[in-house]
Amino acid sequence: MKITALAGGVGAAKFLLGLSREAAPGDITIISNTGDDIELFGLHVSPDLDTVAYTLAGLSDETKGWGLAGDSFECLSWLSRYGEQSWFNLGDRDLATHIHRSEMLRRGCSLTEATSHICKSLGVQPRLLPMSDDYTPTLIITDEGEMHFQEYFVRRRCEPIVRAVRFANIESARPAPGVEAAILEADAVVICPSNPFISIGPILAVPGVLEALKRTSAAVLAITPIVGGKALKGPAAEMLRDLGHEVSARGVARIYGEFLDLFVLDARDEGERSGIEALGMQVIGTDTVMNTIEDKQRLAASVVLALREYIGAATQCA
Ligand code: FO1
Repeated sequence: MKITALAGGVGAAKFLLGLSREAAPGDITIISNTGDDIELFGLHVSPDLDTVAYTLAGLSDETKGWGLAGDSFECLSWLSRYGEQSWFNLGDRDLATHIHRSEMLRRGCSLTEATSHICKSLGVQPRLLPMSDDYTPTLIITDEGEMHFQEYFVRRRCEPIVRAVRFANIESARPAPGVEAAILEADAVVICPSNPFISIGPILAVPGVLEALKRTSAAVLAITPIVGGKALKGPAAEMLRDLGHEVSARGVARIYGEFLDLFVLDARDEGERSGIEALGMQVIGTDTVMNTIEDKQRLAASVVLALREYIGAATQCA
């Protein structure tokens, strides 16, 4: 089964680690959000690409969920002596990734090529693609004005009230090579348990991606990022509320409604099952909270089984 996953950062990376053990890594393509990308100290930082790559390579800092395990922050503390900003915690080893990526970009390589080289060097087996080679930073319009996503998320700790989200340069952006084909030629597309506005939203906004999701004959499945009305990590629940959506798994299912075949709901939210089924999708109830590697593999195994059954039933009917 060829699986293409749409992914944000930490939650997606946890699930993808489980998936890479429950499905053949060579059959998995991951399309990563790059709306979180930011230029710092002249370097191109791609947090979601790196979070997924480090996690799949077994190198990530498991406590924080991002960055490299055992990293130090000597360079950053020296930069702050010179009065440079230090709110975005770039580790010393992590900086090597950003220097290498930026150097490849400066030499004329694309973000896709830089990502492929980093993944090969780290031993990442699934294919990891940026959503686009174009720079389309996510901008958050808040009650305090417009700011880059990382300013809102890291510097301001998601405190400002979100009024809207926009993606700079998105109208002229093109999907990275292989992105549309990965959606159109997959047997299954999985929307990872990521924030629908700031992790999956930027991918859907790249011209051509939403159309590919609507056109594909793949089974399209999403995993809820909301459990018991709360996000396990990050501002998804507050953003659902502030942007006028229902703060629930059903609120997320509704956002993806036009292209979704299956929705994975946390077993704690069984009460929402019929409301989500009424949106026209099949619902799978299971434990979606991933703390241990066993949790990640168990959730991935449930997703793979549900997809196999769905695809099997669809083939029999055809
Ligand atoms: N997240 C934080 O909350 N604080 C940080 O200082 C921080 C630094 C950082 C550096 C490199 C990197 O790849 C990720 C980093 N993240 C940090 C995570 C990142 O901001 C978010 O996880 C994603 O952009 C959201 O998916």
